[in-house]
Amino acid sequence: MAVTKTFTMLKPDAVSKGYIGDILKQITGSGFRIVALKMTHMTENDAKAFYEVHKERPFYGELVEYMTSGPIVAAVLEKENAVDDFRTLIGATNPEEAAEGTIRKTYATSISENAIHGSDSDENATIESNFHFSGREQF
Ligand code: RTP
Ligand code: MG
Repeated sequence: MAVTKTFTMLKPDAVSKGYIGDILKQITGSGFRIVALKMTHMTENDAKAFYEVHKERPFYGELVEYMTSGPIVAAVLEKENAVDDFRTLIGATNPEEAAEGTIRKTYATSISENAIHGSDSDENATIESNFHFSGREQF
């Protein structure tokens, strides 16, 4: 299977609760290589643009508020079958429905504050990685 990339964010709840180290350890322990990494605080315009695909959804305003409520950790990850394997590792959007051992089952508190993001396609992984990182910040 081809080596591909995905994009992730440790969301403000995970960062403020002190889970950065534990979550990154689980990610690298699951075979993902970190090819870009930074801590950043999204502006309202950043979050609106990043989640523009959800702008008609009822939770859009709440999502933008949450994602700008504190710093996040953004990363690009590389592995065989990265997008699908990473979504398996993080678990269902709603942590109550997430499988045991997944990152959301362990660290998320609700469907809104669900600790971590994972790209849903190779195309979006590229778009999202380039949203947060310049070419020379991705290795
Ligand atoms: P993500 O994009 O963050 O990896 O999450 P996902 O694919 O599992 O879920 P998606 O449908 O793309 O939703 C994006 C984020 O919006 C928040 N959300 N809140 N209150 C709600 O019903 C609701 N639904 C979604 C979550 O933070 C979700 O991760
Ligand atoms: Mg999504």
